[in-house]
Amino acid sequence: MKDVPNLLPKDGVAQYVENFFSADECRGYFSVLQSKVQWKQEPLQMFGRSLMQPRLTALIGDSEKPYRYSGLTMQPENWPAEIFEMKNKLEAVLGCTFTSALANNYRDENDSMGWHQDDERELGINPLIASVSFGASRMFRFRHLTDSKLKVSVELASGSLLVMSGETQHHWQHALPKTKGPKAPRINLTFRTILEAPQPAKALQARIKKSSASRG
Ligand SMILES: O=C(O)CCC(=O)C(=O)O
Repeated sequence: MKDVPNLLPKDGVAQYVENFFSADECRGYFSVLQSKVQWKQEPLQMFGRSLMQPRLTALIGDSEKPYRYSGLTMQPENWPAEIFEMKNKLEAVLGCTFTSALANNYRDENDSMGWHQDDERELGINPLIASVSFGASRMFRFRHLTDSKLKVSVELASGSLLVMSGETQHHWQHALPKTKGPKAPRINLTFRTILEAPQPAKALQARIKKSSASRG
């Protein structure tokens, strides 16, 4: 997206487009996602313990591509037709192809996502991740991994598109914190390209140990 400014001062690219989808599209996609996705609350392995994720999740995507993070293996469910169309639109605008969308459903202000990087090996070296949001707006935060004074926040409105690319996942973590005031439900999809078959169990265990603070 050549004409969209970069929110990050260095070491990566994050571009935000507020009204990527119209209000009508937002209503339609929200209701399709609420009703057609099989939402689950699943545990992650973190700090040597099994902890329930503070949100509902699902993986939508090509049937042979599971996604693994923090000790959880997610099996994809089929693309609802409307979300497949959305994927086509994003691919045309961004000039790339996606295999999967990780779906997160934040039921209220108490649901959240912890600090993490989307740095799973299956996503390749410098993944392009397209994040779309429907429902309540929520604050999304970045923090630089080594330059701790560098922090960037962006409020993700319903119908917005946030694209992370370049070296972002090497140098920046991101999170979606709880909020103090009440929040209506919000659904977020992050479109990703899963490149290869899942790793063998041993390699996976080593990586889980290394990044045990991810995503809770
Ligand atoms: O809900 C959001 O905007 C955050 C999603 C996210 O960080 C992720 O799926 O990795």
